[in-house]
Amino acid sequence: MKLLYTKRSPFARKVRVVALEKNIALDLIDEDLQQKSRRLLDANPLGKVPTLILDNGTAVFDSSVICQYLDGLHDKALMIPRESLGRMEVLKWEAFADDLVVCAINLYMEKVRHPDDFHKDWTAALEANVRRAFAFIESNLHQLQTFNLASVAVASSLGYIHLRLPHLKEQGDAAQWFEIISKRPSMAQTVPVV
Ligand SMILES: N[C@@H](CCC(=O)N[C@@H](CS)C(=O)NCC(=O)O)C(=O)O
Repeated sequence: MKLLYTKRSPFARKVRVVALEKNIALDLIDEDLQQKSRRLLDANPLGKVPTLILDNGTAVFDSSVICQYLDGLHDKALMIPRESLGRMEVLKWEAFADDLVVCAINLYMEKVRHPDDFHKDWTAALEANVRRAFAFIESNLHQLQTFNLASVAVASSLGYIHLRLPHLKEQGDAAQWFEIISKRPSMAQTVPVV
């Protein structure tokens, strides 16, 4: 299987961690998102990473679908519970973490594109979302003590925020939690780089 990805994508990081934990070999293909390859655009008309290409040519996206697909390949190192309530809770955390990172990406991009003229109300609202999300993580850390797709997704989002918006990063117990989870070999191997 081929994974079209970038080293900085928090969405691709989830997929890489799930594959490492489950010992599933992926052929990693680094994409240039400024000049998307024909292979990426043929596989995914929106040209997003991560996109997984199965050995039979089937393209799989987005990151949540890819993680669910990989986790379903075998039962070792389960990343998403099979029973309904536990599964819903983990996928809910993943959706939350993905939306948090979308806020962070929008905030970063707006300030990079318009450094002197960024939309003040919009960026303030995004920053407020990020701060509320941190408070939510802090008060629900007990739900993130198992290493599964929920904790991987939250840690991947925080990792992206460390990279792009270090002035905003989490504090307190969440910071300690992040430090510990970051030491896991699959997380340490996938730290985002530009
Ligand atoms: N919902 C998608 C989001 C993927 C996404 O937005 N990836 C970004 C990189 S972090 C991307 O491909 N951006 C390029 C573009 O949108 O043109 C997922 O979970 O896979």
